[in-house]
Amino acid sequence: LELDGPVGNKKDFKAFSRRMAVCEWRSPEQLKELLDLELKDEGESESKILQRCREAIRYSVKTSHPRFFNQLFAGLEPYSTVASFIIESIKTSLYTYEVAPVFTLMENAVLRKMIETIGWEEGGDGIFNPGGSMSNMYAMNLARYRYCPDWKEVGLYSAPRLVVFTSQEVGLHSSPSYSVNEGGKMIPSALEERIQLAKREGAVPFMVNATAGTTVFGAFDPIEEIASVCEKHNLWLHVDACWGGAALMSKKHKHLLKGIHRVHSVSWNPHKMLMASLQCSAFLVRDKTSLLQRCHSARASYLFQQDKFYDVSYDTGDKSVQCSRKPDAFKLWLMWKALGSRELEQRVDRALAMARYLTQEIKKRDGFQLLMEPEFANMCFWYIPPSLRKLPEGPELWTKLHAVAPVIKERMMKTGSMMIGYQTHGDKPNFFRMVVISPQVSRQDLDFVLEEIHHLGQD
Ligand code: ABU
Repeated sequence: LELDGPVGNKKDFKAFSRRMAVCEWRSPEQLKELLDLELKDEGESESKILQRCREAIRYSVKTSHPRFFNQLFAGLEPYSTVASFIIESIKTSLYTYEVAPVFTLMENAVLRKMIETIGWEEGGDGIFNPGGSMSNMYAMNLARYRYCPDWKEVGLYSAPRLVVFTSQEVGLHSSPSYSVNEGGKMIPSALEERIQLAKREGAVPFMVNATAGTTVFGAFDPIEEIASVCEKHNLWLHVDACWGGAALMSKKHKHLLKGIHRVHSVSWNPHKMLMASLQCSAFLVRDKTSLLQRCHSARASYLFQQDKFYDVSYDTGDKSVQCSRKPDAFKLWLMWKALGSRELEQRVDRALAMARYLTQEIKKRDGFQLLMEPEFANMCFWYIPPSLRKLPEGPELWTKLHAVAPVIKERMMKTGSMMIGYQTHGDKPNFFRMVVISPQVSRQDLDFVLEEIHHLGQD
């Protein structure tokens, strides 16, 4: 890795130089040829293995490059990276205190701090796990267990039609989705109607899943109003704040999650905007009656002996659906210790200030058009090449525009100059979704992006 040394704050540094490509693109066929993937009976020399390591780095996408904007994660957090190396070297599993004493206590400390940050004054519980989808599954398990604890033992064969409500932004066919407005935020009155309809049809609503920071638009559902609907119908309210949870660190932006102290559970991934190393993903629950443990406990007798010589409440593994579990909390604990809440707050504020800057630039420049005013760090926009600018709004423009982002994406990948995602949404033609996270990103980088899109988008 090429380190450029400190920039600005001594705790920030550029993980990858702008002189490097974000990726050295190769097709799967080319890469198979280059990497010599076949595993053989005889091992290789150390120099050959070193070469293999260099190649693995060389052809991987440099997600820590200041011009990587493709995902809801980016950048390299040095303290968290050190923690990752330590975790791999210590090689333990976070299920019993006896095998992971330090990391058990650190996980408890980090969970307590996150619970405090959410505003659950009475405390709560939680667990780190391998990703936001897993956290959301935990929430569904708990909500169902709360509705009927017997199902864990007797199974679901006699269960009524259970209904989880989630927004159209995440809607699955098996769970009724409620309407969202143009900005991708759910409409509480539409949720109320859907709950009443489900009840009239004899179904049993038991949970609502709201989102704080949707994947595409970065939209925040109105938690306070949704909480009132859920309290009225006694529904479990889960908030997927995997992406937007970081705003809780900021006095300026935490209003986006107003009402979060009223919800039952939260998913929050510090590996996203807080830049902890992948993976660092927490599921947090307001309950203090060991619901998490009662719901998932399998009481493995080879791990969770009740007659141990120490306090077995420190054996946290029986809360988990996993057996082996990495001590991911250490990746957040170490960086939080090094940076303090204050610097984490500044990072969130900076990322959102950068997003505002990019928004203003997009508005100023010919050929760029925002889909909507961003609420968070997701900028969704079209680039309209000069040849299409005179076309009137209508099917011909939309069809031609639909082809533009994929072509520009191919060109940026092949030059390696930057990485930005694109997609459709509903009936909207392909647009760019650009995500700004890392403090290593400068205004010049954002100007570069718009100039480069313009350059790559020439017919
Ligand atoms: N968990 C959704 C993340 C997807 C993305 O990085 O764009």
